Amino acid sequence: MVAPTMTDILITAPMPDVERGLESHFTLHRLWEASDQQALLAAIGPRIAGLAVSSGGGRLGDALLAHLPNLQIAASFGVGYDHVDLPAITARKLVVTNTPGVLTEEVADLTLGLLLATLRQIPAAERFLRAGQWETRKFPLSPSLRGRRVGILGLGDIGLATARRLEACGVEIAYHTRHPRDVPYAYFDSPVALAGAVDVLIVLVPGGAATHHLVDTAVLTALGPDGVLINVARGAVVDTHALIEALRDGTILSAGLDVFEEEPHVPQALLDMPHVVLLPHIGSASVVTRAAMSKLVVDNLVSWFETGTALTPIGESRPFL
Ligand code: NAP
Ligand code: 8YV
Repeated sequence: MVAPTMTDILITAPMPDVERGLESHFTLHRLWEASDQQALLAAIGPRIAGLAVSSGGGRLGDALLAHLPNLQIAASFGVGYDHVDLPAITARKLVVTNTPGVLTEEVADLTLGLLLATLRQIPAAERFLRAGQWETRKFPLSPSLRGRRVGILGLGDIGLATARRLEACGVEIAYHTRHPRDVPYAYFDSPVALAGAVDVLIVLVPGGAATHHLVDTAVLTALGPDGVLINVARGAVVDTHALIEALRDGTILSAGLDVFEEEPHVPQALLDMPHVVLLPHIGSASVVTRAAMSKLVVDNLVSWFETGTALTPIGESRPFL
């Protein structure tokens, strides 16, 4: 086992808490600071044993991994790992870790907040007040959560934490996953069937090829003209073009989006719709939760190089432990 302080770790994007945590254990190389990144990779690539990446950063695939022949582990900041090229990491028998659990409640809070903000038009109401319009007229009445049936597409950690919050709101809950769960909510065996049975659809499945455009015209049509779509998962789970059409022609009522297909670019058509609530991917973005995620990235790397065990390896990399 190499002594921890001698181990070289490459970090691909600025993550101040992660950098502070890693500095006392490892020799740290910051890829984004290099004026010539290819030259840096050529010089230090063979020494790199560990990698810290972000789910909001670039793709973790052959282009980077080809420079790192002695890499053992990649620790990713974030629970979603659709940025990881799984065939590339399995071919190299790499361990990849993510940050599950520590952000679950925070993201569920944001999901409920985004749902209420969308239905009750909270951002538009605030814009109305700040513009001085309350001096002359009342803000129009909004749609409501009352009496709605809420469908959760992806009832994993965050979906379940969101469902628990919705129980307190006194609404009916239904869900779709590939495998039914032992929960007291109605199960539907496809996204279309779920959308047809509810009038709010909350998307909380992972991103990636299996869920690309899972929410398409058929799902939005099934959701119906009183329907509201909330996406806190990944932008590409929803067909953006189909969503814009559905919002424009009244196929659905409204949408609340924390994620987009081409982040940080948001289509002008969505920006032009005042009844749609748009957030800059802030699901986990509180001081306390981002600190907990950073600590888990650091703890995974420290644990791996001290004990040969990672704390939270993604399923696909478990066979290599
Ligand atoms: P999780 O515990 O792994 O849950 C994922 C759920 O999706 C499971 O219930 C899974 O059930 C279901 N699912 C997976 N593939 C599916 C498919 N093809 N069709 C239908 N259901 C499918 O993950 P989590 O911690 O709840 O996080 C969910 C996702 O939220 C993350 O992957 C990430 O992309 C996103 N996220 C966003 C933010 C943000 O800031 N906006 C923050 C954190 C996470 P089955 O396996 O039975 O299908
Ligand atoms: C991350 C997320 O903070 O965990 C995830 O999957 O989407 C967020 O919590 C973000 O991806 C990091 O930039």
